[in-house]
Amino acid sequence: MSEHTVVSENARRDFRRNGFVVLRSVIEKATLDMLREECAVFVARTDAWLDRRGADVFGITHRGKRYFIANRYRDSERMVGFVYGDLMRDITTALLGETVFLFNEQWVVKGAEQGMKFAWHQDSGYVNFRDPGNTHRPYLTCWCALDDMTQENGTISVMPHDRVGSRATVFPHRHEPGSNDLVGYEGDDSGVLVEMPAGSVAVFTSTSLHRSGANTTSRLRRAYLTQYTREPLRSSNGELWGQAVPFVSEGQYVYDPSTDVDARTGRRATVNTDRSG
Ligand SMILES: O=C(O)CCC(=O)C(=O)O
Repeated sequence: MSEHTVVSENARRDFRRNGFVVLRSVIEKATLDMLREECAVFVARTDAWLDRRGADVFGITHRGKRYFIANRYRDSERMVGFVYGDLMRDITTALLGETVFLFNEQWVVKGAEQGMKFAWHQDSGYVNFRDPGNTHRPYLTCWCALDDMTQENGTISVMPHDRVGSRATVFPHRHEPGSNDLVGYEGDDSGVLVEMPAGSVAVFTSTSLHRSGANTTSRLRRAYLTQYTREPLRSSNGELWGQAVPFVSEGQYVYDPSTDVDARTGRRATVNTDRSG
């Protein structure tokens, strides 16, 4: 067992009971600054990419309103140190176990004043929408706040498992025209609003229902999230789903940038061995 410095016994108990836990102010200032700088780079690149396509919408990304920018960490020298850093190792080994793979990572940015909401869903619902009957084990999302998160700027709300019976159930999701969101809950329960300072991490399991509100403030609302599995997630036909980059194996740190290549795009990780975070 490794030493868990960030996830207390109480936090683990809350996570087991509710399917989520909030770890307040656990990202240090220099790392937070780095993440904000990188975020600006990736949003600018996405705008340029949308310009080249002559589009304002791509999937669930809507220019100026809401950005989902996934699987780009290999394009940045500085992101590897966070995605595979000590903080993520602490959190994932405490809540997933002693063997961990990176599955996905993404920026989620809501534009000022016009930042769109994101509908109630389970992350596993996105998997099962495209691959009905996929029986993956729940995976873990570390939703990192790059700004103070409030109701006004469109923070997330998370539904405790017991209120809706989500612990071991992936609900059917429907496609919402216009936003392209998948919707997995349309009941009256508004869940638990997660208001927390920048540098906090809301950690939830992939069967936890969550949503986020509109950003009505005059500033961006920026989040960066990493997702980790216990084993490679495979689609029903056996193909790899997302990524499966070895991070921790039986408690040992095994991430190796020299073998970290995106199977789909061939992108290689940029080596920087600073494991800040
Ligand atoms: O950052 C947000 O607004 C929500 C993101 C989210 O729910 C997700 O990516 O699954």
